[in-house]
Amino acid sequence: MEIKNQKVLTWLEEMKALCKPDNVVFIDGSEAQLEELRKEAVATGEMIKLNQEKLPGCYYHRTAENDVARVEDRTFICTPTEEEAGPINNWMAPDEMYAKLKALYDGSMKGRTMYVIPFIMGTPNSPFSKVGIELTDSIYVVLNMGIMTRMGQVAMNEIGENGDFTKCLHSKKDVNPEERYIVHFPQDNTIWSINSAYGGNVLLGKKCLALRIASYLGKQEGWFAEHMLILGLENPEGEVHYICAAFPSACGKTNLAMLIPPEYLKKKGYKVWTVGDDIAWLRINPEDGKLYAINPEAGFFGVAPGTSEKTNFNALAATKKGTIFTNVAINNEDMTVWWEGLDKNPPSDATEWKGAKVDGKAYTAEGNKLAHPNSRFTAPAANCPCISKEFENPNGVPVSAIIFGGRRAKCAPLVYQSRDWQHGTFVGATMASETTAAATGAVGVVRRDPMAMKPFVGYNMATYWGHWLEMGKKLGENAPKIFHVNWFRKDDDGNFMWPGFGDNMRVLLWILDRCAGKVDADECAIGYVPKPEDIDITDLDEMSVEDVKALLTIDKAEWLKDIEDPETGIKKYFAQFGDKLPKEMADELAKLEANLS
Ligand code: OXD
Ligand code: MN
Repeated sequence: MEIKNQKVLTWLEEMKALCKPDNVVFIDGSEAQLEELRKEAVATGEMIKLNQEKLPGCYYHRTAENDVARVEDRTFICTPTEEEAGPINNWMAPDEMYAKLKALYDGSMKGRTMYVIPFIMGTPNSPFSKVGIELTDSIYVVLNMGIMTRMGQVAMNEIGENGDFTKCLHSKKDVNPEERYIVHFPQDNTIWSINSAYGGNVLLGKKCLALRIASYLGKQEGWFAEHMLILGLENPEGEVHYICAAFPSACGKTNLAMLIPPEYLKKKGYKVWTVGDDIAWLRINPEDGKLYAINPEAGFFGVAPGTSEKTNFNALAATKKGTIFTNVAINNEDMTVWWEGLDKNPPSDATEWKGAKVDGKAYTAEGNKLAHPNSRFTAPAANCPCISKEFENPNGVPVSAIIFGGRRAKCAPLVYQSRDWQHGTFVGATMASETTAAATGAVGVVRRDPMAMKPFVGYNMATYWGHWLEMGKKLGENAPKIFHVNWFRKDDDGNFMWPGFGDNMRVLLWILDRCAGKVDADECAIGYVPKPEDIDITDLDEMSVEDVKALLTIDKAEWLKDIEDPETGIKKYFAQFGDKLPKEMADELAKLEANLS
């Protein structure tokens, strides 16, 4: 690959001098080169080749036991001032961090090859797209980036002789958790990641570029980078309406994006098309003033456990070829894969995620997990049976509705609509959810996760809310309607009250009817809730209108607690932003409190 861009060449020399690799290999994106790398990874044991008849082109990878999820406590936003990063991001002065990290990178690639991976987030020649170059010492990273991004010569062409790019440096070094850092320098358009080999920390196009750096660029340039799925819902008339939805990690974005409608709706002709399952970049189209979304990724980095033919047929189908599995279990009988929730049949001759050979049936019967709860598949989006024909549209799809949601056993009803964009921004800003295995730390505790961006906002969260309000002003009448959903409400006995999965379509239909002005709603303290009879429960034998009513009730005492709670309450949360908190957010909080009292 001939590189003429001087900025690229200068940076490469600098990084080579720092990391001191034995070799440098340019990734051109060709199948021949990828195949060589797969062979090498298999030869060194970095990857295991799976059954090529049942799972053609599929491989297996195991990470270090200490390196299985995003490390939020070691993720930094290094802006010149601490205030720019804000109170919920880890911060260190850029000079100090560069000095600290340079000492770690110094010679980290000795005896290794440095791979140079040019990649595009988005499609070539799209007004939405951004390019990056990732330098890494991991073949696993190269192969995953080949699935998750448009990689190689195509990206180098996009950068051209003078173009800018995000400078991404990764070294797995010795995966020492004590010296693991995932660091962003937004002003330098630079990302440095060291001592991890877990996808979310090292596939730098994804969380690091497409969310943290891109959210910062979006603020500068007047667009949004959001932790959102994008789906198209086709009605029997053949019209497709697009919805973006932000849920925290491992709360079902992939499932909702690939939803299969209940039988009776399928028969009527309803269909769901997937545009994206994790990240949306949104811009106002200058021609019609509406908000359009693209998915900047080319693949799915999905959570495996819980994925089955029943829960997500389409995701499972997407993993049947060209997929890399990480930290799931291997069925040694036929060299295929298994995870909890795939089926009720754990393999007897299994290798669990840490590498021990076990009798899978006995092992799981004792309550052990064969697959890590955050084990993953990296699958090409093109494999997905319901991939939208707009998936590669460089101009994106127009967005009718935005949904926020979390995992809340109590409080949040099945669905409600915000009164307007400002109130919707408040609804997003006050989102909360019970934590999952996607990040290290305790699982199942309520934490506030504004717009599902807590771990991903590349600057001060309060300034980010201000950006949402600004964008709303620019959109005016064209602003998508904003909703909140909760699929995870539980009754007093701890049972889920809503079936979820494909049946979530019933809620999406109410949402689109609201957008089209086709259905009334009840205005209450928190916004608009459906009239219970307007949520279609056809064929849901176990569910009555009374049950829907229970799902939609607003327990005022719970809501007031959600505001006042000394640990997790909205007031305490907002207080940390001081005078950076937009006045509109304080006004909305006062209004909510008044409405509830
Ligand atoms: C993800 C995450 O991998 O949010 O998408 O952790
Ligand atoms: Mn995610």
